[in-house]
Amino acid sequence: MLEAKTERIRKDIETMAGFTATPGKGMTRFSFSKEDRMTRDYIASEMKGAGLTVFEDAAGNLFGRREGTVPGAPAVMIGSHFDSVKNGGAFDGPAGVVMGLEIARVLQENGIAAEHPLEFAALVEEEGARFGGGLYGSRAMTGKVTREALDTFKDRDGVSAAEAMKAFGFDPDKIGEAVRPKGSLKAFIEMHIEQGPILESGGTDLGLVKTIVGISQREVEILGRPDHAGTTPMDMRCNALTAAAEAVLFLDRAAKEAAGGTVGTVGRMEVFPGGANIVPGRVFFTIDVRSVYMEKLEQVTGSFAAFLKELEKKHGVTISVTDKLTVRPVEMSAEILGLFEAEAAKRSYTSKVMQSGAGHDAMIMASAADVGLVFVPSKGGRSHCPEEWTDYGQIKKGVDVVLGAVLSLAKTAV
Ligand code: HGY
Ligand code: MN
Ligand code: MN
Repeated sequence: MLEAKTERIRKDIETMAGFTATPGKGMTRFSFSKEDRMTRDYIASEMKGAGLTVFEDAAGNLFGRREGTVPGAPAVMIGSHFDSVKNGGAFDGPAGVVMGLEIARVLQENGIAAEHPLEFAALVEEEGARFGGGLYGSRAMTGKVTREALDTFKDRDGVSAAEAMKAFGFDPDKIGEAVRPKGSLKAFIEMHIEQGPILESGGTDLGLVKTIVGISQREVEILGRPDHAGTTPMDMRCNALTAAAEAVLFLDRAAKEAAGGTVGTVGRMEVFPGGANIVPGRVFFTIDVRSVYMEKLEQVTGSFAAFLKELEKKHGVTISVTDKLTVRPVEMSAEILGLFEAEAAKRSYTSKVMQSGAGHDAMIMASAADVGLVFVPSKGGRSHCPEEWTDYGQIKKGVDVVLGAVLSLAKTAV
């Protein structure tokens, strides 16, 4: 049976882990940054080494393509993203990119011919850590990124996605060219670290994802009035931070009351002007709400929006909300999940069907192809932190199972 080589997986992950803006403090690799460039160059050279034709699309995604024997057949695409959150881990995203590189090597060294073309994807800005929202590379491929969004989505320095793309060598005016023609993709398969505790705590090798949660990400700005902290009586203040604090606690309660695994998080908050002796005049914060039940997602985001209106009256503040991302819960292909199950059993790997509380490019690609997502265990269930870890031998098992599924989907004579 064909199988991946753990040593090559380790080398890829450890090499890419070196391309971080915060050495010693985890992985910080923002899209269209110098760390992006170093990683992209490494991936491209490994793709070339595996005999692939390397190209980038108008959104900045990087691909390696291997032609099939049947002209015009739709492609089977596999991979994941290579950007990271701030001070994150080395495996979130890259594990799936390395899965593609390793499968490309195994196919090349065994001279495997497939009817369908194969594309090995390294996608950009999945996390949204630089411009907010995220899932950008897959949303661009499926026609969900508008030219104007590239101007309005900005990083913390006020640089828009369009400006960053231009500086990096991509033309934002051509974003529409990243859209994949209807019917040009047969399947999109992603492998990813679980980022939770289920597989490790159950001693299970692989997670076979059935559903990915729906996600709503928004940015909130509360405008109050900056005043002297010493001379302004408590009942004469228009304190943006007091209002924000009540909003944070409301979101917590609303998510808990929605139940069904629904979660709500305020992950980022900035207070302005930010002086110890100044009543905060402006607060910016993000909300992230997730649920496998769309009605619960809407219940929490709807009640939160209504509560903000109450806060405006109570505190005399002005509140504006920007929608950064809204994606519905997505079911993965049952056929591909069945292929994963059969391949895992053939190799005596244990597996478990599960849902994903994390968002992934596969949930966006579902509008253009049949999709599958395989999880490998996360040590201590930790992710989005420097402690993120998955044993290379565990990644190997995930690669083996995707390899088996790809050989069936792309119809190869092995
Ligand atoms: O936020 C997420 O679920 C993913 O890590 N982008
Ligand atoms: Mn992530
Ligand atoms: Mn990820």
